[in-house]
Amino acid sequence: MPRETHTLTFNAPVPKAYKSGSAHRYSWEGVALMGILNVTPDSFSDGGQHLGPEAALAQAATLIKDGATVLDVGGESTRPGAEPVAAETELDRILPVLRGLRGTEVLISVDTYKPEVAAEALRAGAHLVNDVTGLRDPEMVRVCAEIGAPAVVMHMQGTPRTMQRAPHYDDVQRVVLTELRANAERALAAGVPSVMLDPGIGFGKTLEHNVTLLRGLFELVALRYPVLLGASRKGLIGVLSGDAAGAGVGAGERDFGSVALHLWGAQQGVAMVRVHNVAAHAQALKVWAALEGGADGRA
Ligand code: HH2
Repeated sequence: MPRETHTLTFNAPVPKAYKSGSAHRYSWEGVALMGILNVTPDSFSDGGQHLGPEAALAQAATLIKDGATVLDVGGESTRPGAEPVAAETELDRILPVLRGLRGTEVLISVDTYKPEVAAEALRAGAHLVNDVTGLRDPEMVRVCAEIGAPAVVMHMQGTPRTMQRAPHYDDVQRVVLTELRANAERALAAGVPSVMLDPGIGFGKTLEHNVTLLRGLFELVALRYPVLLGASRKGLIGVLSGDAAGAGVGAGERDFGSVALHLWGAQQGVAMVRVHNVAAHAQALKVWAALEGGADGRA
């Protein structure tokens, strides 16, 4: 089976993009890797590890060396129960890192749902926006359209503070697909140059909701937008691997299960996976792609 080509469109030049009319297109084959760079004290897996710019830039260099195509820089944890932080705090954390990353040969996304943070981050060198609220705020749509930056439209029910209290859907697959498609169409109609869709694993979802969405990823892929999947080290990896309370296995010990889950997504056609351990995923995806594509693995 030939590997699928995926494309994101920007209205400004970005590393490794080609010009097509007034647009700049960034294309890749198969599954690309988005490396997670949380510049926060409290992220569920890597909180506090890369808080200062020096530590963050060292981690960025590792993620790039290991094969990341995109670095996702975030200054606020959105784990269940997390309290929001002020825009100024988020910017103080991420701006030095974004400035330090200028000139690198990878794409930089900013993981924020605040339009004012996105605008500043895009001006400081980020190329796209990763919005866990799925462009709920019309001002975020306006910022992305005006600057000409693509956006990740992720599905979340509620807000991080309360989303895991009692998630409820009549038909989770239908609701998530319908909302993502509507938000994508609204964004594109308003001038956002392109979008990726993300089912939002763990965001206002029970284990059963997550599993339903993971089993039906091919339907999200069939909407013909690039799909991003992010389950790296999340609680469901612990639960699915036999740790019923999801507490016995530390987040840092969930890379094996994360790789398995993301390969499951690859099999269904996702375009990108958002991961902490880029090296492990790069190796696994190369092996999978070699077998899947009939290549000899040396490509
Ligand atoms: N998950 C997290 C944060 N941002 N963005 C997208 N598009 N998809 C995701 O699944 C996603 C995301 C949560 O993970 P992490 O960044 O590791 O933790 P925290 O929110 O605690 O910083």
